[in-house]
Amino acid sequence: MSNPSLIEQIDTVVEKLSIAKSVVVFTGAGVSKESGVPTFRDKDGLWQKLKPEELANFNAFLKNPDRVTEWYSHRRKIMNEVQPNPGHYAIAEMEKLFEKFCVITQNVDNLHQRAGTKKIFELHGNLERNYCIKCKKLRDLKGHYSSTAIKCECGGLIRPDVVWFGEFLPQDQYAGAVAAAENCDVFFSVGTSAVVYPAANMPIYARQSGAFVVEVNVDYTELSHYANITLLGKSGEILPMIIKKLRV
Ligand code: BV8
Ligand code: ZN
Repeated sequence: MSNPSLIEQIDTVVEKLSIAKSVVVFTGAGVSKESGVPTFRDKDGLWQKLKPEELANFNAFLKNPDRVTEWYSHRRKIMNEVQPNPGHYAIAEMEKLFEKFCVITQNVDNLHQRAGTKKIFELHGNLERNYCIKCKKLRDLKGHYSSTAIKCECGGLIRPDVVWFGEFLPQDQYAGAVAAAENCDVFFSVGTSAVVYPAANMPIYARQSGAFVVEVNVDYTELSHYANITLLGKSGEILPMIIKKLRV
């Protein structure tokens, strides 16, 4: 049997969606790639130049707060200069079409919020939020991209409100995401290499609970053998195609 064409695969997904009550969209850095936000593990990704251990962990921050602050300032600057792309907007559109809908994102770039999505579980935090490691006070750094460590009035260091390697995910976000993944009819995994745990458990929980799992990625990933369908292509192109067919 010849491989079904992308259009035939999309028709199958639209069929599943037409009878779905609850839909979840799980996203990674790939959904923001077409906005101009670098991913982590692509050839031109962030981790190609830097090692996650060196930057995205608490000890690295204590050891070299200037270096880590500079890196996150650089990323916050990018995310404030880019716009959501058609993939983010298609996901925001999708939210209006189903009784129950949510996004579970690993991204910290705030682009789903800016595209208008309401129900979002942020598993790895959000770079818009920064706080003092001593008194925990939030610090608004909007428009402020320091290349050296920032101190709080209490003398503590200001850090980004993102989950570093070896840190626990925010319990409420994780628990809410698991419940959503275990109670949905269709689960999309969009633009993620699905290698970071425990976030990468989400598609597995969905599949084990009987959801139809659709992967949208430019490549096959660790998850592909688990998905019911892998739609190969850019999320900024494929997701609007699904919305267009749903609206017919
Ligand atoms: C924890 C926030 C408990 C900060 C991030 C060995 C085995 C298993 C697990 C572990 C292990 N050793 C250590 C662990 C645990 C570790 C982990 O999973 N490590 C992995 C790397 C092996 N996990 C943790 O440490 C987690 N915490 O376990 O706590 C604990 C607590 C105490 C003591 C012990 C245990 C915390 C993990 C969170 C880390 N924080 N980021 C920041 O952003 O700086 S991780 C980082 O990776 C981002 O959050 C990112 O979102 C996430 C996943 O990456 P992706 O989003 O998937 O991005 P990637 O570049 O990888 O892939 C992009 C994809 O898009 C590709 O597939 C590409 O093909 C595709 N794409 C590209 N363009 C497009 C596209 N798709 C569609 N359209 C396009 N246009
Ligand atoms: Zn403080």
